[in-house]
Amino acid sequence: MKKLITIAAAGAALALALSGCSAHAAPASGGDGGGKAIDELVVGFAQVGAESGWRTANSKDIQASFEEAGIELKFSDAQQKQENQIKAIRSYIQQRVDYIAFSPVVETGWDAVLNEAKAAGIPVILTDRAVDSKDESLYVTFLGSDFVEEGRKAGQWAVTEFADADSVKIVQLEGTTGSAPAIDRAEGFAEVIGEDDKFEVVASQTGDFTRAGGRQVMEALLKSQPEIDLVYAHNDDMGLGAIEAIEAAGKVPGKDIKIVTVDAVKDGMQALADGKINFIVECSPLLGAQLVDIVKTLNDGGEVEKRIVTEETTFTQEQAIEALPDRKY
Ligand code: GZL
Repeated sequence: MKKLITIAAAGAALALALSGCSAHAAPASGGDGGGKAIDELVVGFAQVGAESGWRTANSKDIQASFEEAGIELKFSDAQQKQENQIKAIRSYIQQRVDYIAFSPVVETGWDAVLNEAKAAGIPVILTDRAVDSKDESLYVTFLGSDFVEEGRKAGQWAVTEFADADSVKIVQLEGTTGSAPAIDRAEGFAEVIGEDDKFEVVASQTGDFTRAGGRQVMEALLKSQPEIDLVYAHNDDMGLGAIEAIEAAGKVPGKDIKIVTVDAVKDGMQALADGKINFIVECSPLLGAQLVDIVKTLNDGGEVEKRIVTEETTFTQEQAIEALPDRKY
C-alpha cells in the first residue's frame, strides 16, 4: 500500500500538499503546467457507473464542483465495465482534453491506456479508487480514501461489539471483484478480526456494491448458513439489500443478525438510526472540490502530492440520528 498522507481536513490536505510541507511521497506535477485561462480548460472524467448511492453522490459532487469553477467537464458513465472506461479515456485523448480523471472500476489492466494518455501529454488524476500499476509516472496523484483503514475500523467495532461472545459467525458481502475498495476493505477487516479465533468468516461473496446484489447473496446465505451473527457489507447499498433478505426470512436485522457497513450515505444512515444497521464507517464521496483544486494547481504549474487521503469518521446509531438532518448525501 502506498505511503499515505492523512491530513485533518480535505482543505488542509490540499493546502499542506500544495505547500510541499509534507515529507512523504515526492510531489508530482502534470504536463507542462498548462497555464490556460480557467474557462479554456477541458477535463475528461470517466466514472465507474451509477451502482450505489455513494456513486451517485460522487458524480453529483464532481459535476457541481466543475460547474461552480467554470471548468468544462466531459463526463461518462461506464456502467461498471472496464472496457467502457478505457473507451472513454481514449475518446478524451482523441479530443485532446487538458486533464483526464477517473475512478478505476478494478485495479488491473490500465497501463496500456494510461501510457497512451502519457504519450499524448495528458496528465491523469486517479479519484476514489487506485490502480495497481508499478509505473507511478502514469498518473499525477491518487485522491481517495484509505480503504484498508476503513476495513480495520469495521473490524475494531466488531471486536468491541462481540467482546463477550465465544463465537462470531460472519458473512462478508464483498464489493466489485478486483476493485481497490473490495480488496482493501477485506484486508483491513481480516487483519483486525484475525487476532481472535472466535471470529469466523463462514461465507464471503460479491454483491458488486449494489442493493440487489446484497439482497440476492444474503437470501442464498440465509438458506445455506445455519448460523450468522454478523454481516460485514463493503458498502451501505449491499447492507440495505441484506436487510431486505433478513426481514423476508423473518429475522430482525440489527438484533438477530448485526450489520456493519461502509459509506454512510443517507439511506444507510437512516437504517442505522432505525437500528437495522449497527455501525457505519464513513467513506466520503465529496471529492469534487479537491479535484478542481488539483486541476487548477497543475494548470498553474504547481505540484501536488502523489497520494492525498481525505479524513473520514464512523457513526453509531446515536451519531446517525444527530447527523441525519444535515447530511448532504
Ligand atoms: C469507495 C467507492 C465504492 C463505495 C461504493 O470509494 O469506490 O464504490 O464504497 C461504490 O458504494 O459503489
